[in-house]
Amino acid sequence: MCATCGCSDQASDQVIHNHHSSRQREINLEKDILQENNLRAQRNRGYFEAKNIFAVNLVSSPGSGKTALLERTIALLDDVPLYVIEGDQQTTNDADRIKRTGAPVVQINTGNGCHLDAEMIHQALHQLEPVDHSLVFIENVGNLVCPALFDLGEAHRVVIMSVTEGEDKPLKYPNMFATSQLCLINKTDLLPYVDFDVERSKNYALQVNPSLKFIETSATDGTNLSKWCEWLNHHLRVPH
Ligand SMILES: Nc1nc2c(ncn2[C@@H]2O[C@H](COP(=O)(O)OP(=O)(O)OP(=O)(O)O)[C@@H](O)[C@H]2O)c(=O)[nH]1
Ligand SMILES: [Mg+2]
Repeated sequence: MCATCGCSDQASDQVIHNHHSSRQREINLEKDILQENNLRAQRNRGYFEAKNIFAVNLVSSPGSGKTALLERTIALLDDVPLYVIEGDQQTTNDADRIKRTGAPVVQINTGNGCHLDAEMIHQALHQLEPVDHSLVFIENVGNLVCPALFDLGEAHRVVIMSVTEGEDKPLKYPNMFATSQLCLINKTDLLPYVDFDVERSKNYALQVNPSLKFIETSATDGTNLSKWCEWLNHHLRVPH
């Protein structure tokens, strides 16, 4: 959790401040940060629901293909008003890539932080001003740990696991898989070259979250991107 690992500016200040205090105070501080975040996330959720906006939080380890999937998805969903919020510690690289697709995008740099939080999303929404009945993609910071703890107010969390990462990620980082509704298994074009058993990875993920759904994708050759777009279109149509 960020208050102890020092990855959040706000949290690390507090931890330094409390350096000589008890573990109990650290735990209380973690609770406070999460409670405050949850309140803000609920406000974001109310905003999304009032405007019938479908917000999707994309989470994964670094480099699993979140931005590549977004680039392809934006091209395929050319009749849907959509917006992107990019989260990275540094650089505008991902926002620059999204900008080239023509989609409105805001880049958040988290500095020492390793996750997006609900207040950051609130600020980004002020800049984007998404229209009613639109789709808002949030690409979280590449990290399978801390982003799992921070509700952003999204309707759905989608975890991306690429076949170059090893099948055991759901067992090693269970919170992320437990709190997601859909898992994209990406880079399937590389399956002939890597030792990755798709069925075993799904079984591991189902041990953590029995209701998790899966789509096996390749952002490179386009495999199953139509299924992914169908999933998005379905959720755009039904109340979230
Ligand atoms: N072979 C293959 N490569 C892919 C696929 N998807 C993404 N890549 C490559 O994987 C690398 C990382 O892709 P990104 O889209 O930047 O990954 P990301 O998850 O957005 O990375 P961060 O934002 O840094 O966490 C790039 O070199 C992509 O071209 C895929 O389906 N197949
Ligand atoms: Mg990215």
